[in-house]
Amino acid sequence: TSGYDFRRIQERWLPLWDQMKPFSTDTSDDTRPRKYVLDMFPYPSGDLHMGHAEAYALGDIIARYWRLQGFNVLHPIGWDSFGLPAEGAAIKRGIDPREWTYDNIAQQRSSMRRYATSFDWDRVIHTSDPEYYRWNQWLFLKLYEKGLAYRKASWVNWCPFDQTVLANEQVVDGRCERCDNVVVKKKLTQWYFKITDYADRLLDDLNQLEGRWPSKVIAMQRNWIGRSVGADVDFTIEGRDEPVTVFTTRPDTLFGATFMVVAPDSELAAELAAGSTPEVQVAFADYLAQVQKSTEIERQDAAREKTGIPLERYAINPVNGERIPVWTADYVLADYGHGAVMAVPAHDQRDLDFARTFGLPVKVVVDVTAPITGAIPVVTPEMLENPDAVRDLASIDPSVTGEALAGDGRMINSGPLDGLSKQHAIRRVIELLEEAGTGRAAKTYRLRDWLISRQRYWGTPIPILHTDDGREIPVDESELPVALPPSEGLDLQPKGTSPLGAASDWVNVTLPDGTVARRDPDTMDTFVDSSWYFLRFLSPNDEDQAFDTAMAEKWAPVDQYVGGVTHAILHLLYARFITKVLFDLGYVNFTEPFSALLNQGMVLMDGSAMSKSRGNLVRLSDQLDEFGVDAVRLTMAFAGPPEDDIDWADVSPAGSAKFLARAWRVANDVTSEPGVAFGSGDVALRRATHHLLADVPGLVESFKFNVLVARLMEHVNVMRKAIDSGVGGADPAVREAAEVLAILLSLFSPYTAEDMWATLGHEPTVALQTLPKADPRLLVEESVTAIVQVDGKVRDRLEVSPQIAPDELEALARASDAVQRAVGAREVVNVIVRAPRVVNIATRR
Ligand code: ANZ
Repeated sequence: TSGYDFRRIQERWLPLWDQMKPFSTDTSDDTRPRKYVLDMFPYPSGDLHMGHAEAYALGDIIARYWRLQGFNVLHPIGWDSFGLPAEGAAIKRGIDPREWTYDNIAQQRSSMRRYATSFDWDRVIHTSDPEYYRWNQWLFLKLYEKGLAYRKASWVNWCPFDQTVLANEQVVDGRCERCDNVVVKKKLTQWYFKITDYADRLLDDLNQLEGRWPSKVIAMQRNWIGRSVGADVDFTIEGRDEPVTVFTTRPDTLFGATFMVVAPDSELAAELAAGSTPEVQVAFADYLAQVQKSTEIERQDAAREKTGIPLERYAINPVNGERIPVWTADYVLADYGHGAVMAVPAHDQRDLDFARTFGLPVKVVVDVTAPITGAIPVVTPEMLENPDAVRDLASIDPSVTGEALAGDGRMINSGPLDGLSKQHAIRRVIELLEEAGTGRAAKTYRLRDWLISRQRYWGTPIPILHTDDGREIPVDESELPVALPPSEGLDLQPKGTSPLGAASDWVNVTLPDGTVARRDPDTMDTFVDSSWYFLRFLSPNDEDQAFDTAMAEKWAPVDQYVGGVTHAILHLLYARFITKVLFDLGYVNFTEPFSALLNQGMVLMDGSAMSKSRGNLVRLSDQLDEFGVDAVRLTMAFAGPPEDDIDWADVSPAGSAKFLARAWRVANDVTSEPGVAFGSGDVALRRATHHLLADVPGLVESFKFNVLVARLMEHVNVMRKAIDSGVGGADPAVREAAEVLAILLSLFSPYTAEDMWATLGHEPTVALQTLPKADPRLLVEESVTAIVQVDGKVRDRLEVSPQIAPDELEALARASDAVQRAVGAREVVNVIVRAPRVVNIATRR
């Protein structure tokens, strides 16, 4: 045989696998346990890069592992192929977005095959195919029927560069996630999905995922949903019929409210100003103009100097009838809570900063120096009268120190709440408010409804018709898909309205009853496409339904999801939301889409992210040409724990290639026949093989792929030594070791493993073998040394079985000549046995 040559091996096996289709899953096979292993599907932005190579190598290890364990594994792939980059490329080159998209898909697909990813190539989906997106439209209609899809005019995030609205999630630090331009606010009528109806469930169900999703991702989801618990309190406004409601997390401090603040960009502020003096109206207009120039980030910066103006309107505190002034200031946000706050400067830092800037009163209502002990505070009259309770308050007076007193303590200056702790005061004041009808327990969320309409061409058309008299008519399900018209003749240039509006033949529709209507020209956010795609893989060619409910019951949720942490919020939140909606509609019988999640790290170069502009881009195709697919894949697995970043400057694909050559050669050195009984083989080598087998499940199932690779390296060394030092290549134990090596190596380096398997005289494919079980008899150590002490001195050493029972060990120890000599005539008063290692005998002296 010639030496190890990865090119020859790749050329030998790839065409054969293509023919065999070893990874096409029979989803109706009920004879084996099932495993659904899913990689996040890629966006077809160009050829595969190093990041893809890492992610798909990791997902592949997991899928291949479960196959070796006898599972029926579903491991599909598709393309998330709608979206802006295709449109950008189309504009730049004057081509149809389809051309760019499907060319890139073809290229990625062929790279994935070469990369030996064990995908089921018979289940490929593209979200930009009408056969797929018609079901987005179906999903939209289902949400619409349920009142979960609706249109409203509101201030939205607008990217002036991409000329499109952005979901809150797509605004990062006030900038467009995609192009990094500063996002501005624009008032537009847009479509929303009512994800806020699901806020509690999205939050509470995270508990089920604890320990199975990275805790960081769970925390990010929790924070994004941002549930605050407190109360709504109604303040009467002089000269206004309706009260103004504020949300507070600290209703216990209600007696300390000394003014009210409303968001300047809220309708309420405009109305209150309009009802005030002409001077206030002018000042308000000026202030609002100033505020609208600042970004959301600036407004949320607590350290920023407080600005605001009094509206010369007054609110009445419902618990004590106190009259407090209403101000407007931009630290209060229009779209959180009710866009208005009761300001309690003594206990809230922002309110205090504001009060100190404008000379507003500060009233302490929580004595933070008073001790809170026990669950239920016992308030004695002495405590209330004790001047000591407020003794230290003067020195921590917030109006002097500038430090708000945020901590717990006992209520003071608060009428019926006096003496209570914070928690009890919160409960009590809510009771009082509810009795009086002036407030109630309430929750507020950071989460906003999901803005799903986009003013772009390359997406799923929204299946709604608009009539001249303003009615919305959902397209009948039987009319789906509402197919995208050809892009030819349309100006795709971003301009703030959808290019589809100009496709007059497409837009104008006459209904059977003669009604003239226009199609909604907007397309859906591509996160709609990816919110349910995992279900489509179960029946990818189904023409009658989005997915097969019976198949979903069997196969879903996804057992193991693998992908980047960049999707920790958006994609996962939306998929979780849509899954819950589908559950409520009776289409699925589970409420969480992804039972376990693995986030791979990034592939870096010299400590930073790879990019063309930095000039540190490592091209995957170059690496594959130089070192071969198997060496690159093995390097990805060996680099470290999968969650950690890989610095390509620190790893050695050349070293991986060398190891693979060594592994391949030991298989070539096996001279026994396939099928030989292993029982008569060299015991030491057999033990090593079975120890390895015993450790595999623990290592793979806890994603310690790097440790397993290290063990395989060690295993090859042990085999090499055995072959070269007397055991020889004809020993059955060497064949056993080599076969196990080939099977395990197929997780990481499928070509080399397949070639070894053939060399060992077997038919392809090694990927569908069953991983042998470790023989427990080969796992026991032969003997261990037990030491026997008499009165603290070692008197004998005994070679015993590691499984020896304590009483048996004690008997052996007592029978020892050396021990008997040491004990002599004395009485044994105590024997402590720690099998199999120690026996301690104590005598009476
Ligand atoms: C009175 C109070 C007293 C408050 C106190 C806090 C401490 P989280 O936890 O983020 O939900 N708030 C309410 N609506 C607001 C808005 N639209 N813009 C800015 N701030 C707003 O914060 C809830 C608290 O933030 C609420 O509780 C309110 O101030 C303020 F010692 O009410 B608090």
